[in-house]
Amino acid sequence: MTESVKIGDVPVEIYDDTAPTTTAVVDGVSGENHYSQKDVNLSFQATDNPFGVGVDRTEYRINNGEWTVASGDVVLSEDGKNMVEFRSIDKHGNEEAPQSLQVWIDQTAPVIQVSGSTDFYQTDENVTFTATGTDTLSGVQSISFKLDNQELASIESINPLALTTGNHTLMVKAVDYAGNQETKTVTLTCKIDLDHLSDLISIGETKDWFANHGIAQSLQSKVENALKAKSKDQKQKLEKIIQEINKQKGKQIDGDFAELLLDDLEYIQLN
Ligand SMILES: [Ca+2]
Ligand SMILES: [Ca+2]
Repeated sequence: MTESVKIGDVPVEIYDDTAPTTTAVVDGVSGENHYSQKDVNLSFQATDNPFGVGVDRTEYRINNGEWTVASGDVVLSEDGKNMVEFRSIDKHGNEEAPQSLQVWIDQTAPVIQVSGSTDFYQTDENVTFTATGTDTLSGVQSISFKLDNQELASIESINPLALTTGNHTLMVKAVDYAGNQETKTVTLTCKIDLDHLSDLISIGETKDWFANHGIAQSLQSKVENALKAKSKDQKQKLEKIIQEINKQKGKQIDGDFAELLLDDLEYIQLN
């Protein structure tokens, strides 16, 4: 195509059948399988061929939508996979073949789902509570746990016997591949009652925390007495167990286990 322009007073015909070239400048994360956690800014730089008639406009479209004339930066903020196409057209209508780039955005944190019971007995083998993370965009990169501020490999690794009775704080954190994170705090309650104290003494025996069967047996019958006792008498019966444990702590009963039993008896008295 030709166009008449004047250089000084001389009319000159410009022949131009070459389309302009556009460069997209991306401020942010782009490319397939790379999710951006933030808005992504695009700007286009178009140049026409040397001695060409000059760029008329640059157009873009997202996910096969309408072609739109670019005026200034284009900000992409919608979650999802954006296929951005762009092209420039010169003043003679020479149109560049569209170029494309992928801008995938994920600004949504994963969702943490919890299920199972937050209550358990100290004598339970494990807890039934579970927490999982899901993320519909970039996907869950990691899920991590802290129990009373200590890193925890998994909830399944919680050993109730290693916990004191009462409330414990479980923090669940899920992070997606874009870096968005969600945390959820759950209170887990480790319980004991007289019935389960009897189970605990049995467990203690299997773990050799008593010097002999006799001392375990003696505690068991005291627990049984306390179980049968009326509420008023029960207080005294519990005191008897406490006295016995204090007497044998570190001697006939393993020191740490004795502390656990004493702590549990205090819990039973209060609950
Ligand atoms: Ca041109
Ligand atoms: Ca996400």
